[in-house]
Amino acid sequence: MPDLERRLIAVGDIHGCAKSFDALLEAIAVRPDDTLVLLGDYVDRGPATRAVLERILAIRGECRLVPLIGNHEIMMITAYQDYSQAYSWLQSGGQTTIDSYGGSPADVPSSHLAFLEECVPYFESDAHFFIHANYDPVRPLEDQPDDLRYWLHLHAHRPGPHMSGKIAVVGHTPQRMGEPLDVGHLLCLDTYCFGGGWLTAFDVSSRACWQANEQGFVRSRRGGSAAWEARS
Ligand SMILES: [Mn+2]
Repeated sequence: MPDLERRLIAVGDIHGCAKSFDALLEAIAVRPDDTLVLLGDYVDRGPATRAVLERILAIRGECRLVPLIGNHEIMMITAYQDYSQAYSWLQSGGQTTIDSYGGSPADVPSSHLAFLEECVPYFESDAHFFIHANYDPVRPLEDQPDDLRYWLHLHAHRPGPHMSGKIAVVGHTPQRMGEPLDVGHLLCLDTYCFGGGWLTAFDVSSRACWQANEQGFVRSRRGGSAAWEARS
C-alpha cells in the first residue's frame, strides 16, 4: 500500500475514559499499517485510568503506536519518584487514578509506570507534528520549552505557524463544544471527553474524524465533510 493511503491517526486526551476509548478503537478498526499517535493525558480525571492503560498496552502490537507524554503523566511520574510531590497530582485528578487501581498507590503495576516513562515528548511526519499542549513557532521541535510543550493552554498563547511549515496537532486545551479546533496551521483534538464531551480521533492523511463519548455514542465524518454520521 503506498504511503499516501496509510492512515496517520491522532487521538486526543483520554483522561481515564476507557468506555469512550474502547468505542473509538472499535470505530477506527486499527490496522497493522496504521500509525496511531496518542496526544497524552491518558490518566486522571475520568473513572477508569487502569483500563485505559491496559488497553494502550494491549494495542501496542496491533499498529505502530506513538504515545506522547502529557502534563498528567508528568505529574504522576513525579509523584511516584518523590512522594512529597504527590499532593498536587492527587488534587489534579490523581486520586481517581489511584481509585481505579483499588485505592492504594502501591496497586499501580510497575508495567504501567514503566509505560508512562516510555512516552515521548513529540512526534513528526512529513506534513505534521504532534505535541501535547503548545509550542514556540520559532524554536525547533526538539528544543521546545517544557512549559509550552506540556502546560500552556491555547487561550493563553495561540501560536502562529511553526517554522517547519508543518501543521501542529495538539490536545490539552479542552474544546468544550466537542468540535476539534482547526485554524489551518493548528489542530486541537482535546474535545473534553471526561467533562461530558467527546473523545476524538483524526486521520491527518484523509481528514476523516471519529468521536466517542462516555454515554456510548459514536459518530464519524469523512474527510472534507461537515456532517457527522451516527454509528450504533
Ligand atoms: Mn494536558
